[in-house]
Amino acid sequence: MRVKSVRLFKVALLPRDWPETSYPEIAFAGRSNVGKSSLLRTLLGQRKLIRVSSTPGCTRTINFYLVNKHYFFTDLPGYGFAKVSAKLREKWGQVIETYLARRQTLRGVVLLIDARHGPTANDLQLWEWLCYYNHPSIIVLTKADKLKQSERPKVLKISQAKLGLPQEEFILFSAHTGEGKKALWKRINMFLQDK
Ligand SMILES: Nc1nc2c(ncn2[C@@H]2O[C@H](COP(=O)(O)OP(=O)(O)OP(=O)(O)O)[C@@H](O)[C@H]2O)c(=O)[nH]1
Ligand SMILES: [Mg+2]
Repeated sequence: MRVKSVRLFKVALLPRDWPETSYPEIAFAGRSNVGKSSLLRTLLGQRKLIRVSSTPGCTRTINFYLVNKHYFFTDLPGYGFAKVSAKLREKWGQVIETYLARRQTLRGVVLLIDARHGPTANDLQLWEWLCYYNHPSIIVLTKADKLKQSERPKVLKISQAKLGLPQEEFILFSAHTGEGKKALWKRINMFLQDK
């Protein structure tokens, strides 16, 4: 898809505030600081619109970006961030699960995992939800620029073992170098075309 326009359409947390439109939607999920907002910036070419921070817990809401006036790309709040209260963490978890359970227009979910650490317990929990709710998913290993060449096959192998998916299913991605951007677009386009 050629990105012609991007607009922050809505910032919301609770289901009653989510936009009630029929636009096909792709969600971006992963733990705090994994690089969700950075990936969206790279994908959509929007440096100014999308906030990124080195401090975890930057995105605390569901941000609905309207792309080409026809698709929603949603930046979900990050999980597993130790510095927010246990109550807030639980609420985010509930919001994410409710979103996955109820969002009718959801066409696919991009699950981001930090390539340096591989899948954490929280990532595996989210992965279980994605499987349970039967959402088509793409697994992206972020911050690939921080890996040494020799570490790349290792992280692919560990991720494959933990998620039970073939290695071809994983996309190594870097918001800094643009690695993986083309492969990710290709997969997203497939979700948006599938009816
Ligand atoms: N080296 C490197 N750093 C990255 C990459 N992507 C993101 N970062 C850095 O990681 C930090 C977190 O990035 P964000 O995009 O804000 O992460 P997030 O997942 O949106 O975080 P929350 O909103 O807190 O959930 C920032 O300091 C980014 O510059 C990448 O591909 N390579
Ligand atoms: Mg963010």
